Amino acid sequence: MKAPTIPSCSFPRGFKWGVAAAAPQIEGAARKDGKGESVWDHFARQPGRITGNANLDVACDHYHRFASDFALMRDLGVRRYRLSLAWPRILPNGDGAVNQAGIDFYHRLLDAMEAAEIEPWITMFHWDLPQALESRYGGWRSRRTVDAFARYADVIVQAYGRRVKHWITLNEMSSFTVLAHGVGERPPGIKSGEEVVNLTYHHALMAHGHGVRAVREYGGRGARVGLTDDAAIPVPIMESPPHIAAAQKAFRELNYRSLDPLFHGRFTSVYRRLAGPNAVRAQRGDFNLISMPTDFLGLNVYTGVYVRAGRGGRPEYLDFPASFPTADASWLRLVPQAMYWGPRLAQSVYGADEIYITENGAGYDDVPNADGEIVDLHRRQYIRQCLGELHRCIQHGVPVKGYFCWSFMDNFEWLDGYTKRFGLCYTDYATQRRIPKLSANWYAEIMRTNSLV
Ligand code: PNW
Repeated sequence: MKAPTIPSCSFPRGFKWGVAAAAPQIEGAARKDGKGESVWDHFARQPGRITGNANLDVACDHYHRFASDFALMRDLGVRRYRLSLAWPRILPNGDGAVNQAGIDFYHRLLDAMEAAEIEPWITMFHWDLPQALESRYGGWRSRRTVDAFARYADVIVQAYGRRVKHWITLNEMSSFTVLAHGVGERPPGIKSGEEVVNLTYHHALMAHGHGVRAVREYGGRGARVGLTDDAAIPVPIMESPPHIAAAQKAFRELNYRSLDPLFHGRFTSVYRRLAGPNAVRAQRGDFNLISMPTDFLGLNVYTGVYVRAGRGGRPEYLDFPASFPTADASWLRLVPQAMYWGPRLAQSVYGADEIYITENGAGYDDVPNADGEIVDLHRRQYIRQCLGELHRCIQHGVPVKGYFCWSFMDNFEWLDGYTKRFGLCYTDYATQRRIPKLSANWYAEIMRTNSLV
């Protein structure tokens, strides 16, 4: 019998596939070789903050196991890896003395990646602020933290700029601004008002600007830099003009603290309307920094919120019914269409002209079966639906150039500790064995064929 032919669903030639992770979630070695304490190290030591009172001390022990981790990546055909550097390893006190052992560690790690022919995409900051900056200055509430970040960015781009060509300044500002200082659920865990939240956003945006500046100054030829944002993504209830128009308005309203100042280089009328009396009083020069031209926008896409055109065309946000499909990570409503609307709105509303999906995935409480296999059909299903929407998005002319799956392996999932696994590979924390799940082998085939298999 002839083998069946299936029409292929190919991605554009040269589409960049990869996997992602972050230093605090995988490295462990929290006190090793002169590393300083991070705000997450500190926070996790407060009882009751994190599920199971888990901490980041050991995590996946990637600090000692990176060579075998890269060998496994290579076996799976991974060609690009988005990782982050731990600021407290490089500058244990946030500013002040550079820790040479920290610099050397990432050189060894980059050597191993090079040997495995895996290209590094480095996030400068994935939430692990040196605790010293929190204690001394009030962390992101203070401009002194912006200055400290500027120095940190200079140090790392000078150290690694010859070998690293892809830089991401910050990961998801909302986590260390609104969720940390407004909701108060993440370190430093203080509930403050809108004025403080807006200020922390402003400082984060300025730090981003310094990251861009550092790459321009010290990154060398071919260096590229962008921000990774976790834009809230409105999905129009119907793909028809009035609802799409409502989604466009919603996109600005939902992201008025982040993308709006970033792309407009000022506080727009949308910002002023929504921030009201709590708007930041910016200083001269702040916006030159914030709106430094970047090379791309990174979007982390996990979920979305449905909107429709309400009265006067204003966006009306819809509540999810209680039984709406959700991953085991309960915030993760399964809304694959977000993968279409996120990039499309970033392009149509803000003119983003080169977009990477820097994270996408799903958190489940995976359990190996009797044969030791992890048959994660739910994760495979969701990622496949998302990639179908991404394919459609690219077909419609949106400039998405690459996709990084979160995450390479199960890791420290912040408030959820070691529950809610997002890995393509299962981490057995007792033995530190990594076991590729069904989804890992499936995703390997996607990367290999550059098409939706
Ligand atoms: C991201 N949401 O966080 C982070 O960048 C990762 O470090 C994290 O492990 C991963 O996604 C899974 O949580 C997010 O509510 C957390 O939309 C929450 C949301 C989005 C991203």
